[in-house]
Amino acid sequence: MSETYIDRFPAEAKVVRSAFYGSFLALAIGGLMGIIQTLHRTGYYRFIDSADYYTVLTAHGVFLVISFTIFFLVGIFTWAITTSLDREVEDIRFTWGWYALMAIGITLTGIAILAGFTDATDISSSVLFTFYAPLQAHPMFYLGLVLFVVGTWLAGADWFRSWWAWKQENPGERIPLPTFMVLTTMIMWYIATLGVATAILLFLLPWSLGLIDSVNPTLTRTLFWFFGHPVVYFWLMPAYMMWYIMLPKVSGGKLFSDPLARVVFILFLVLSVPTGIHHQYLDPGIAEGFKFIAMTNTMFLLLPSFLTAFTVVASMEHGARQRGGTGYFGWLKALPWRDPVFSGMALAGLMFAAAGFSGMINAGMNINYLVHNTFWVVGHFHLTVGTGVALTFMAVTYWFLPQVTGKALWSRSVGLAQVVTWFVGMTFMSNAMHRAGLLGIPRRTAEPLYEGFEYSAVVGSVGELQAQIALGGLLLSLSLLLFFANVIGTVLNGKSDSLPANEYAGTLSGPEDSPRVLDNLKLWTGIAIVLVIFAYTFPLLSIIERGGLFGPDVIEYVPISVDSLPLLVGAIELVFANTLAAIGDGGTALLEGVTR
Ligand code: HAS
Ligand code: CU
Repeated sequence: MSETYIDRFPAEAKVVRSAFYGSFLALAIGGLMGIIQTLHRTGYYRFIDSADYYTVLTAHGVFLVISFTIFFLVGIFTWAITTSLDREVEDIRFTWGWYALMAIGITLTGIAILAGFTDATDISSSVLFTFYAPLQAHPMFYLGLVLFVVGTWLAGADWFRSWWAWKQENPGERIPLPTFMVLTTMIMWYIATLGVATAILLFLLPWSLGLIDSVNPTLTRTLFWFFGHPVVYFWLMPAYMMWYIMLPKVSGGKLFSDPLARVVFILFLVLSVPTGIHHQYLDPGIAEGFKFIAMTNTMFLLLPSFLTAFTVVASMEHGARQRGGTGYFGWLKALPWRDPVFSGMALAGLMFAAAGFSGMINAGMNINYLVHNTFWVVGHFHLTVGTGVALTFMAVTYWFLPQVTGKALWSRSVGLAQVVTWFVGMTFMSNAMHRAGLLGIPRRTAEPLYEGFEYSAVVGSVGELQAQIALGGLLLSLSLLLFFANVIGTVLNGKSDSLPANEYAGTLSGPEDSPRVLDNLKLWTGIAIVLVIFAYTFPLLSIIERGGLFGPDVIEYVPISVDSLPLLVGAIELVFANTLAAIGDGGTALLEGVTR
């Protein structure tokens, strides 16, 4: 049967389509801000006031990492659930409900940011996507974010509801892989967003409304990063989902291992949250010992990405050999490089491998001192979210858009040119950003070159780095124009009846090759919660103890360290006791599963 998604799920296709359009609109606004700030920072073309730079940067960050990514992923998650369970959503009005909530929320936040450009109102929210106190936004900024996040919670509820209904009708069956990926990602997201919800509802929103006079900045920062690290996996896991279930198929083969893919998503669920403090290695108000725990967890968290690199490349190789590829590396030539869906994802993966290395450097507690708050970090996240995720999303759009509109892709060659320009542009921009960071050039400023201070490069010059960044930025903008041309061209196309069927990759090794305990979502959720409690209870308590729940306005900071060994021993005991209690029956099941 060659049925497209829109044939099988016409009502859901509309929601997915609307999610994409919301996402692309955000991409357009965010992208525009990107080129403005690149040219401004590098000094090539300046037409905004440097004082407005924070407004541009806030819009760039929020529109791209919050609205572009999350709207896109709720679209593909809806697709994944309906397709893999082969059932419609339980109630399409509910589905539109969460979509509307997300749309209203982000519109409010967007207005609160963009209003910063005009003096006509005193609304402004130039607080960057991290909205740290003491930077304060207009209440509408926080309120919008709350609605947006509640929208994503309801979206998750929608998907859990579908799975639950399916489970009643298919007792004892293994959860289909795409659904498994959506559910584990969403549990991770529910835990992660508790941090940001607490920060906003208890502290930042009341403070911005004038209900409380002050906040404890270390506390709100820590709550932000409780969410701020796992949010990066909220962007990444949908991209990984595509690498697992789409990339093998477009490579002409099958997914190497379904069980390994499940293990990867479980590891993300369990380890994503208790690592957030790796963004705060330089925060003086947090003890070294807690930072060390975050670092250790982060290093473990590399594992699912290494497993992914292995599984995905093995699947690509399998595909290439099916297509007649041979040799140790010769098979690479047999891959469908002319297909933008394939090459976009493969290039995104290749860049993401480099991103992983800069991430490992960030994650080292001592070496982080060298790169923190420099342009290096900006280079890092343009490779991760800006390429690993964004390029994957753009590449799969060339497959999804026909599926949800019933119209053929406007141009494959424009698509190919688009993904290649993105890759090349990002190579210039990110590489130069990393190098600039090593010279100490700071991030988050319109004026990165201080007067009377010379940055000296070991190789090349600062001017050369600036030129590469500007060139990269221009190529990225060109790439975006090509992308939008293709999206608009496709939407304006007539209906086509020769579209490929709505299918995802089969597997070489299926779920039956793995213990059933992998599907025990309660167990993994329990372990995830225990680890979070372990990683965060003591740091939060100590931050509150020192700075007050609502903080005095100004706190004098002195570096602190964990000087009481008994505290650490007590914490470890607590974790073991809790883990044992949480595992309970699950632990027995695990043993049985493994020794089966
Ligand atoms: Fe990060 C800062 C550590 C991953 C995003 N990160 C950031 C910020 C963002 C961000 C936005 O420890 C800045 C936030 C801010 O505004 O301050 N990051 C890591 C580590 C990882 C990591 C250890 N980051 C990500 C991902 C992101 C993201 C993913 C978004 C999607 N990051 C940090 C740290 C900081 C940080 C510190 C704070 C820095 C500071 O001082 O401020 C790891 O998850 C990375 C693991 C990845 C790998 C790569 C595996 C390779 C694969 C490729 C397979 C190849 C294929 C293609 C498929 C180990 C999977 C093959 C193709 C062929 C042709 C063969
Ligand atoms: Cu992080």
